[in-house]
Amino acid sequence: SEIFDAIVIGGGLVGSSAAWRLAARGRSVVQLEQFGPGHKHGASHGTSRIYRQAYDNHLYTGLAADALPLWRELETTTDIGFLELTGAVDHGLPQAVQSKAKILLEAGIKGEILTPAEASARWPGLRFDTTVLHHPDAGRLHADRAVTALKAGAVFAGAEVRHDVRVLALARASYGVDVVTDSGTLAARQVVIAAGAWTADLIADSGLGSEIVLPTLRTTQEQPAHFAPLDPGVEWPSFVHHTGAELETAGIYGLGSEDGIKIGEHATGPVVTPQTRDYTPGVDGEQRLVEYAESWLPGVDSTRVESLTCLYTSTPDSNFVIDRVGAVTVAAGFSGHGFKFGPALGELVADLVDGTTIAPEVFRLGER
Ligand code: PYC
Repeated sequence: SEIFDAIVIGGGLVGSSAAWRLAARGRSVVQLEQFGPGHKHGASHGTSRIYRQAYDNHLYTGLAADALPLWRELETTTDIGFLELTGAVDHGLPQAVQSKAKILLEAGIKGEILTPAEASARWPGLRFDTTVLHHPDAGRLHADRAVTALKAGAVFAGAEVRHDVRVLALARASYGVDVVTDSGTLAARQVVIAAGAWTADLIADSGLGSEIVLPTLRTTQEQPAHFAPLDPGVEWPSFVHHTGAELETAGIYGLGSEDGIKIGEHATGPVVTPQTRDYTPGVDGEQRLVEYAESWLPGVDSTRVESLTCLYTSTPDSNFVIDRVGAVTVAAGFSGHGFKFGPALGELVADLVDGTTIAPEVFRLGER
């Protein structure tokens, strides 16, 4: 039977991005997803994710910038629209804002610093009490449509996307890896594991667990919420409000979406497993978001709120895991900030599979 160049395990943002970019390079690709299209069990569903380039280091800013033309290419190829450049703002903790402004400037990415009064005049839905960094080539992605488009792009480039197939084990073979599933065994030269919150168990149970050392991956159930805008005609940028003492790991984010104004705390949810989580948003979490909206978002009706849940799979340092051992490339631990990078992550995975690059040090496997 056929030996595929690559089998991608995982049908979310990262697996679909990898499948698209590998297929676009002419590799024969099969992508396997354990659930159906558009399922809500993982981290890639819903109507909105932030697309922004403001980060504290050049690796992430560069990857975000690299993703933009690929997202646009995907929209054109598939005729599915999912990216709106509404601009993005960072405010709050001055060091967090300044470090991002410095990186954007060094990277040659358009941006501007505004006073609180200037920012409030421009985005009346938000309240500001510090200097604001605005970068216009940012905004929001429609998550469900983006994943649909990635899979369509992969199929268009020749990949096969199979849903409702569970991977049971992996076994080394002379040509690469056998992927044992609940509907038969597939042979591949290489395997990409992009299984989100299922990654650690998949690797542990795969038969290759002793060769692949993951950093500790912590799965949490996060609870953003949608608030009704008071004036549906008002523009909302994506925003990150750096409310905490740490830079990337504390804060409130928000953005407009077709479901309302989404806001959420970053990485504060309870530790869960994908098998035992209950999907019920907590009342405490919702109450904290209502209080935030009451004091910081004059443009929403804080009494009209709908909570939702999704998973984060986080590494100890919030840096991604994207690395290769032999015939296996692992892409996991996106720590709640991976979506914007989709096709740039797909390119990095494809480079690792092709053996034309080695992983950036901060993305490597091993203890952290
Ligand atoms: O990476 O922009 C982001 C983000 C916002 C909320 C969670 N992650």
